[in-house]
Amino acid sequence: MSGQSHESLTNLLARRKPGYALEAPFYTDDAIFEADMDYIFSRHWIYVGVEPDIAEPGDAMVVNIGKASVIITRDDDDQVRAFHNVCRHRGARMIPEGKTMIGNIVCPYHSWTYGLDGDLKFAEHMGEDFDRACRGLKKVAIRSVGGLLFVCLAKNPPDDVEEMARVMEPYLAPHDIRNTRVAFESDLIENGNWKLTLENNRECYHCGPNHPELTIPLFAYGFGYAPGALDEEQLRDAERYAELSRTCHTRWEGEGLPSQEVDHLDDRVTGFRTERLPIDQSGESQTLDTKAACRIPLGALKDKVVGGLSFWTQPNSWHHFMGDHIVTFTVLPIDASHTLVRTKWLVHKDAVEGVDYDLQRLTEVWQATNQQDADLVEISQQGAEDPAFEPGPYSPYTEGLVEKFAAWYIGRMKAALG
Ligand code: 3BY
Ligand code: FES
Ligand code: FE
Repeated sequence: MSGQSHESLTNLLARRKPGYALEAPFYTDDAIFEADMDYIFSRHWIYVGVEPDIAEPGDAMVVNIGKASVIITRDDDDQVRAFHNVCRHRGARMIPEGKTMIGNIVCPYHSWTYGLDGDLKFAEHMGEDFDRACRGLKKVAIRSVGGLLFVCLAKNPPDDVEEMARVMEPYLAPHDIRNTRVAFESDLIENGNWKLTLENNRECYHCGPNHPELTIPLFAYGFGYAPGALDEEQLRDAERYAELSRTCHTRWEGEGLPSQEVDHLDDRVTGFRTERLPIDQSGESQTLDTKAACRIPLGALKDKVVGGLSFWTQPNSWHHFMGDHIVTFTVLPIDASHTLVRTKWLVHKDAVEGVDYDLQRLTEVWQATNQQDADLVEISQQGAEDPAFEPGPYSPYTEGLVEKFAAWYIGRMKAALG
């Protein structure tokens, strides 16, 4: 960024008022968007997809993170690797975004050919002195956390991803992501800044009025309301939810399913949070009737009522793991006012559509919820662009995690700017 923008960003970061939304330029300014891509998305562990996206040797997936493009491959030796999608000859982009099957990575421009391990295997007409060994694809750091794939574009990635993996793997293991497959995938472009997408994800204050499909007992009381503001019936519901949560946690932990809340959203470079939440009263899944959408349980899960294990990461993901399916979300910024939200629905790898599950039933809750959230992000962006915009206060009861996201973001930006 230019010297002047750098200075104004430093000032904006310094004067951020905790407990309040960010100032408008954080949502609208192109220079701050570029800084977000440099300091947040190029230096932290970014969630890009799941191991089942590249289940077999020869499978490859390309994910674009801003201007960077990353190829993720599975080699014959079953190794998952990641490379910059930039040819080492004259730099051509080699594979378009999406999933494919390849034997080698062949640049379409002059046919330089790389193995799935990134080594340059063929390059014609380059002369005697040409050293292929120096022209392998540039590696990108990749870490599978129980089957969830995180990449980091930095030369020295934050090493606390290991701690996140150590904590999260026992939570994720019972759902056995590696033995699932992607039943459906959707890309939704939201008309808003990526931080509005994340802020919106970190609260359920908006759920009651906006998400009829995401049955209210699912989350609402778990996200906390001001005690004084509840009428008697709501208070009884909130107490019932708290009691249900306690008994479920005891039962699940007894069954070997880690369930207790772990929250490192704002005190780690690689911020994350998890908790296993009850679904409705004795619900099985995030479906319209709260019954399992898929007949084949995941992993070794026998008990159908295992709630929904939620996992949130900074800066760009959230996930819900049920007994019968998994829904996983990737946030990829496009520009200051556009953000891609990529959602994947995973079922057991042997599950057959139309036999073991109905795609409509599997996806309808989050398809509807995603569109509702996209609409909310769009009106938030419109407000942030209005000259009258002034950051308002977060609710201390229902928007604590929004504050944690904002505090993490401000802290990471300050750290990057020194
Ligand atoms: O990948 C490269 O460009 C380096 C430079 C020298 C050796 N080689 C692995
Ligand atoms: Fe890739 Fe020439 S740019 S082979
Ligand atoms: Fe929502």
